[in-house]
Amino acid sequence: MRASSDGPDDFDHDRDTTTIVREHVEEPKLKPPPMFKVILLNDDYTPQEFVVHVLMRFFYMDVEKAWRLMWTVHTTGSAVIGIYPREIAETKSEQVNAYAQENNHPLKSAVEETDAD
Ligand code: TYC
Repeated sequence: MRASSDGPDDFDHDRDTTTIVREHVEEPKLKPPPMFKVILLNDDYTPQEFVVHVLMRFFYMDVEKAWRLMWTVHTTGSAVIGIYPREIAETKSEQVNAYAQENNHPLKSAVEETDAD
C-alpha cells in the first residue's frame, strides 16, 4: 500500500489547485475630477462694501474674511475666492457677474482650471 501523496494519481490536499479568473475588474480611478478656481478681479469703481457683500452672499464668508479678501483683490489685482468642480465654479462666477451687472457695478469674476498635479 502506497502513502497518500506518493504518486501522480493521488490528490494532494495540501496544494491549492484552484485558478481564479477575474472576468472584469474596474480600473481604479487614478485621477480626481479637475477643479476650477473662481478668481475675483479688481476694478476702480465697484464700492468695497459691495465686494464684501458679494463674498458673504455667494461664498458664505464671514465679514472679516470677506474684508480681507476684498482688500487682497484691491491691492494685488485679483485673488482666488474659491475652488470647486467645473459646474459649481461656473455657476458661482456667473452669479457674481450677473449680480454686479444688476447693481450697475463693473465687478467681474473669472474661472480658471487649477494646475494639474
Ligand atoms: N478697487 C475698488 C475700489 O477701490 C474695490 C474693489 C475691490 C473692486 C475688489 C473690485 O474685486 C474688487 N472701490
